[in-house]
Amino acid sequence: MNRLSGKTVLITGATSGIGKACAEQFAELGCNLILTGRREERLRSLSGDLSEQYGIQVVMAAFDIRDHEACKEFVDSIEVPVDVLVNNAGLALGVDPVQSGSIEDWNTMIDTNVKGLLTMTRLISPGMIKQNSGHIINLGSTAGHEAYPGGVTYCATKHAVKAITESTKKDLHGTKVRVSMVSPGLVETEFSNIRFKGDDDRADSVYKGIDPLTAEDIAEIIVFVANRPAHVDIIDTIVMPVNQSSAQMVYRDE
Ligand code: NDP
Ligand code: 8X3
Repeated sequence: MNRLSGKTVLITGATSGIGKACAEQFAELGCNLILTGRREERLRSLSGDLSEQYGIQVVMAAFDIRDHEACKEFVDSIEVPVDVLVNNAGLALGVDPVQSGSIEDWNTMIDTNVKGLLTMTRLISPGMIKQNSGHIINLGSTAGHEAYPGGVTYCATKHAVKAITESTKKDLHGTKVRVSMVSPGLVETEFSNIRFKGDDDRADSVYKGIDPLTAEDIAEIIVFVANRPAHVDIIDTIVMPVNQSSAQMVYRDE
């Protein structure tokens, strides 16, 4: 059953990976979209393709989610109620241990994954409370459930997303606004290319021989979570490829 047709879905980080796959799948169900990310040309191309293919309304806005003023200006410009907010924009940088990690990389991850997500929730949630409906879906990670070596700050940001999801659920207690999190393991997107700063061979090696999750796999779950009846709130889903059993237990087929 499609309960989402005609709803407005705002997706952060829609230029690539999970966010882009979400845009495509929500569009297929007849949702109108608000798409964000920094890479304007990608947003323009995706918006044009989806509005043409599905006859939906697509609004796009290119800005850096770390910039609070830009976020505010963008949200102030939205003219329709947002039904679903997918807080997806995020990244990991590096795998250095705590004793030699880059403070600059740490700040980028914290400012994007934690403060950016908080900013968007702060700005969008009052409208949802006012309309007494809506759904906030945060991209967590298995790294928000289990910390691993070389992930000190990325894991901290995703543990923060778990805490933010739990607090948001409780802050909105008594309203009809739903709050959820989806927590994937290894998904092959541009995530590792960004993490390894353009070392694509190293990025490819992360997924070698494991039949990793795809962005489409995770988008299907996000759409499933959003498409439950209005009284059903899925709080978290932990999803791994079958070849992964923990951050470091990854079985590679020959
Ligand atoms: P991608 O690198 O493919 O996509 C990341 C998206 O985030 C891009 O659209 C990017 O857009 C956006 N983004 C990053 N930084 C900013 C910023 N400062 N301002 C605005 N947008 C930004 O990675 P994924 O699709 O894999 O990642 C999406 C989410 O899923 C992240 O939160 C990630 O932590 C999470 N996740 C990923 C997993 C994986 O294994 N891939 C597993 C678990 C969770 P642009 O560069 O155009 O700004
Ligand atoms: C991304 C999954 O294991 O690369 O959140 O940290 S992992």
